[in-house]
Amino acid sequence: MPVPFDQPITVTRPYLPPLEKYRSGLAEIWDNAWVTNNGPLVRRFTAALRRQFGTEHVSLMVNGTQALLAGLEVLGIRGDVITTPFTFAATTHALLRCGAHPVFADIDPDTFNLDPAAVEAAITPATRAILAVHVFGRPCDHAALQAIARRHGLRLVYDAAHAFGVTVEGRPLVLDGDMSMVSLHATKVFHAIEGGVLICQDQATTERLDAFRDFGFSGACDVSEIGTNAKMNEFQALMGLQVLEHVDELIKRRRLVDAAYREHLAELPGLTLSAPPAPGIRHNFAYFPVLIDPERAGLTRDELLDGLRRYNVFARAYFHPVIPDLRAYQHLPCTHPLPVARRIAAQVLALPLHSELTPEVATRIAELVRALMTSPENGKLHGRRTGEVVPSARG
Ligand code: T4K
Repeated sequence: MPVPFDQPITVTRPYLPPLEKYRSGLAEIWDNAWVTNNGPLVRRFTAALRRQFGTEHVSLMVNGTQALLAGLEVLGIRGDVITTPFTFAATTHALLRCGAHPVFADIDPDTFNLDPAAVEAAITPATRAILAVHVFGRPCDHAALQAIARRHGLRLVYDAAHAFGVTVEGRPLVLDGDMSMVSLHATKVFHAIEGGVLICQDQATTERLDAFRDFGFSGACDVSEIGTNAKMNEFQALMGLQVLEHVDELIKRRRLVDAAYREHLAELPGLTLSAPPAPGIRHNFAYFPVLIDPERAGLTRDELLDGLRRYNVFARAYFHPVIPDLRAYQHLPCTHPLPVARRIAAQVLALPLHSELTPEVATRIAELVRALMTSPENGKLHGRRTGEVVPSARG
């Protein structure tokens, strides 16, 4: 029978640069006595991200949620917006906060992203935009979504929170659409403690975003629109600059963990692995989602989640439930059936995947999953009794 891990294995864990290095970077902030409001490190970080994404049209914000909200506001998005029910709450919150009305369309069973056919079927005269998510860093069917957007005169915005480092035929995924938002939260492949990046298509919009995050100031005294305070600070930018130096190596490490899981979880009845990246796609290995079919597996996703916890492994049911089933959304009419999204949300489990995890640990986790699935009693009889603290800020 497997042995519980000594230390909690969490779904993710941020890479932190050597403490001495961050400390020496802090000296520059102290010397400058400049800690926020578009300081020198934020400007340097912006320039580095412009090189990273191969575009000048980059605006940095304090976090991904504020960035998405700012982006939607600046694009003037109101009215009905077709979006995915299979995402983190922040995607849909941004729509409601800017006065738009989310219309949920179903997702593709393989990529878990918006199904273009379902999007097209949901369009009405009130539709103004599509807000799609490259969930788990896997690209949406951009060609199909773009064709639909053009045909119907809609804006196309991507929540690319998970998509840092993903390229399609060598081109950064975040260049697609009218605008993309990348989250730089500590739980992401690449982070700046907190942070958000907006990538748009023209200089005028970039300047509006830069003003919008700074209360709408354009020039010293004039406020040209009702902006907000969504400015990144120097401590975040310092972290971002230092993590950026290592990000390619971090993605390589993630790839090895992904490969270990794939090798050791293959052909397990009732467990479906996500498809490996299609040719031409450079993946970032942000998450390792699997599906647990209770009929074939003999246990539910929640039973497996609980069994893993008893061995000190804290996988997560990202993203369950679907957004319209969250208490805050239950008042909204859900006009389209969402059978695929509901099935995926009921079966999905994100196994631990981060750059600090070794392939050996992933192999042990995979063996534990196998043991729990082939003999679910293992999860009930052995391991620790939970009630232990779940390592999440949300408890
Ligand atoms: N759109 C999408 C599609 C998103 O997924 C997100 C955020 C957003 C928009 C909004 O972007 P931001 O405004 O956040 O930039 C986490 C993250 O807080 C959130 O950023 C992320 N998506 C979401 C998928 O995951 P929780 O509630 O699951 O986080 P939490 O605190 O439970 O942390 C998860 C695990 O990470 C913990 O078990 C332990 C580990 N951890 C976490 C933190 C914060 C650490 O080891 N160290 C840490 O400092 O939401």
